[in-house]
Amino acid sequence: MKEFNSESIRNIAFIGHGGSGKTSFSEVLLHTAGEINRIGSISEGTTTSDYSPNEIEKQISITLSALHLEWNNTKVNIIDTPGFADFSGEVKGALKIADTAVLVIKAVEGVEVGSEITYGFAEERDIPTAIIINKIDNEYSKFSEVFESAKERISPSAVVVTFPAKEGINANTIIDVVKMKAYQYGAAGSKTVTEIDIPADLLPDAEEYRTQLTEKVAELNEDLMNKYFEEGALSEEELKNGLKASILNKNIVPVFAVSSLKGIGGNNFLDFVVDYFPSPKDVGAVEAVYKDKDGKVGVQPNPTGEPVIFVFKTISEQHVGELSLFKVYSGNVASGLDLVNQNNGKTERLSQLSILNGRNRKDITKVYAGDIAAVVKLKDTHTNNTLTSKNLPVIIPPVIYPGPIISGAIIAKAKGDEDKIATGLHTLHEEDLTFSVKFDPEIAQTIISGQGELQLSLAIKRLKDRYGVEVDLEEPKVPMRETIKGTCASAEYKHKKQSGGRGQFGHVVFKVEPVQRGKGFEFANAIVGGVVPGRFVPAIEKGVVETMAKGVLAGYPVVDVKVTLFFGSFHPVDSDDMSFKIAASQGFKKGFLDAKPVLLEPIYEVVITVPEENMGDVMGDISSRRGKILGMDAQGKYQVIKANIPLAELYKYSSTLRSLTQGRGNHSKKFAFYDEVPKEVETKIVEEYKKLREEGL
Ligand SMILES: Nc1nc2c(ncn2[C@@H]2O[C@H](COP(=O)(O)OP(=O)(O)OP(=O)(O)O)[C@@H](O)[C@H]2O)c(=O)[nH]1
Ligand SMILES: [Mg+2]
Repeated sequence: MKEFNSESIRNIAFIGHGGSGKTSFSEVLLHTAGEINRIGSISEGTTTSDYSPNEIEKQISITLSALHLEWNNTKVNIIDTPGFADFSGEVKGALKIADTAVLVIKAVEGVEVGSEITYGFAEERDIPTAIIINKIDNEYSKFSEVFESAKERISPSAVVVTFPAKEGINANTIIDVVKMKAYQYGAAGSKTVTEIDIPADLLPDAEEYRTQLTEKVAELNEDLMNKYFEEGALSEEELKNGLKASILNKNIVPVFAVSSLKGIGGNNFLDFVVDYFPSPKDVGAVEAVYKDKDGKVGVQPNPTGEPVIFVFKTISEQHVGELSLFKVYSGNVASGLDLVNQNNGKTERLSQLSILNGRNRKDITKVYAGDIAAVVKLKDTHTNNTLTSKNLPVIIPPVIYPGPIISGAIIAKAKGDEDKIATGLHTLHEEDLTFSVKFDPEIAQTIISGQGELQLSLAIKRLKDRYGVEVDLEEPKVPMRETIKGTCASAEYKHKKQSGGRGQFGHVVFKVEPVQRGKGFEFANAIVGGVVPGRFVPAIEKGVVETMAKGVLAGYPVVDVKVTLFFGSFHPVDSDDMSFKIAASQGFKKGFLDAKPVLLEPIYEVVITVPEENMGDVMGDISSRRGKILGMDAQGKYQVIKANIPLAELYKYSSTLRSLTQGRGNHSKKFAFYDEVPKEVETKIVEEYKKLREEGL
């Protein structure tokens, strides 16, 4: 492939609701530009972008794919992203390095939840956007209605660039209102496109759309606006320059009619991308921060500047190892170059550079500012890291990935697989930063967390396919606590054993009482007259502490109690530390059980954002989870509900919320406090614990 400078590069990301046709249209574009000879299909699992076994099996995109093609001497990099909500981290990663976000919506269903959510991500990034209305070949396609609703729900700046001459199964022609011509597409895969005059009956529509476009362009500045009002038109040149500038400053969101199935619209879209979408040069400097000092710096896409690259994705493939996908923000990089990873200070040598089209990899020697490429086997570089030359130690601000909303405990099916599981989970995290792993020592379980059930179940599947280890995903144990509400004035235990030789003897009497919630543990020695010699007291305290850690009621740590040792006795020969420890343990258990013991469970403060119309259902569901509403706040069309909900009732809550709100609701949670478990729940837990103990588990 040729070398491209930052003017002749376009970086676009396809985003949108699941199944809108992002991958299919990417495939059409690759074919249109001659990168592939045959248009692959989703149902046969033959697309360039969805090549991983899971993507083929599920027929959805799971990870972002970097694709590229050449059109009119311009390199167009396409990042195809998944629409399924579990993989929104991929969308965020793609949008970080894209210069234009292209939202794909369906000509039948129109704007969907995923359209709004992913477009919201693009707006957060504040980058130029465009809209593709795909599937105009569908018999229920309704382009103009969908366009109007996109104007209302996505952006009032949406203007039509191409629209279908005819929709439905016979669709084959689109009208381009910038070129003011019609384009007849041959059968899918034929690559024949014929330019014709706009049919007379469609001319009024074409003119109307062109007027809307011209009016929007005229808004660019006062001169254009005056000219347009005085003359009723803009020159061809003014329109073209104004259109490009309006897209760059986000005043125009161009809309295209497309059928990926029939291969309609690819040429017109690519022509437009090259002519009007911003290049990295048009975008200009990107803000970075200095590594060692305060202040910001603009990194210019200057091909001869100091090299600055940013890793936006890590892919791990068997036999290849880790592949880092990066964008060059400044300078140029060639294989063999040494750069410093500014996030950890390590020096990395860029060995083999390549550009990707799905699983196909083309080796290249040099990449210039603005472009996207991949490098294999960096030692200690991760997604979100910035690598630069020594002379320019800067860091490009990382992508802020969404925090976890679902967690599960990993249970190995076979003993001895722990290392493989740990390696596998670590790799999965490297590939997808929204997937995280941690060992929770309190419940002694490995917990994986992420964005949804599908993401977690695919992680389990990859562990099996790739590392050959089988695990189950279970509800994580809830880290409960035990405490008391009453006081036991006197709990006595005498440990005495006489079995030939030296015996054992320890005798303690405790007062066991509650202390304020959160205070922890207090131990007091109130022995008078040396009835228990001071040298045994540490062992006694230890006996209590160890028993507290193991729990009395149901195996959970005991908290917030005060134990006072006030009486006991000893034997001059038989007493030792061990005897007193045993006596203390048993004495404490007796006192604890006698002092109105209760189980405490963690309560989380949950903040839930839901559309108004789902309020009733969501509130009902909160009370069925033993939740208490703390307050509500309107936020546009949404309501923000704050509630305290026991952790034990929150497993897979994100899935419930998704189904209650058709995917519109979201939530975040954080630990708030411990509270008493209701008696009926406690009885169940205590019974289960007893059963397990009896079974010797
Ligand atoms: N009729 C028709 N079907 C299409 C068209 N484009 C895509 N499809 C079908 O729609 C389904 C989804 O297409 P994809 O390309 O996987 O959509 P996507 O947006 O990449 O989906 P995710 O990656 O899962 O978000 C597939 O069955 C395609 O064959 C089209 O233009 N017309
Ligand atoms: Mg896809």
